[in-house]
Amino acid sequence: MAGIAPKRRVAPAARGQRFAVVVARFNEPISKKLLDGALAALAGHGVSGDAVEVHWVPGSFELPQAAQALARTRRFAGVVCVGTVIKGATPHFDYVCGVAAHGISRVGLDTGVPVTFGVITALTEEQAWERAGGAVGNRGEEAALAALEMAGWLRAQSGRRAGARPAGRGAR
Ligand code: INI
Repeated sequence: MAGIAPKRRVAPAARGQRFAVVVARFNEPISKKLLDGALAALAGHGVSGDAVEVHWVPGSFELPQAAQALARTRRFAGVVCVGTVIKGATPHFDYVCGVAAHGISRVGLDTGVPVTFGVITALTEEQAWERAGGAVGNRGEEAALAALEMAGWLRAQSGRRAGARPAGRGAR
């Protein structure tokens, strides 16, 4: 997919917020770059190393199950999923990508914990490297920033009284 990731306005993580990163070992050298990008983004927004747990799984197919187990513990403000799927000569790619994307989305919706998608889905290895800290960015970094932003957004929503009108114009 073409496109440029948005410039994010991500506030530093709230004190005590913990994050998990789940990494698919398949295409490990590329996925390791995604992990590095995710950890750097978290560190850059005030999440100390001991507030981050890294969990490795065999492949991107397994990301949703691990993310679900971690999100259900309620120990994390966000779960970042990273992996690298490269198209081969068979439809296997479509199944792995589909399960990963759908499953990761479902875990976020089912648990209410931000669970973000840092999975490269590339037609070639070259494309994958470009998205792992190369010319097209780092999908792991982007997914960590999305988790930080959503964690902050959800935190802000939970601080609002249900049904309350915003103060200002129209408020009585
Ligand atoms: N898993 C990946 O993360 N990337 C791939 O490119 C890939 N390919 O090409 O097969 C892949 N397959 C493994 C899959 O994720 C599961 O680990 C496996 O099917 C066992 O459930």
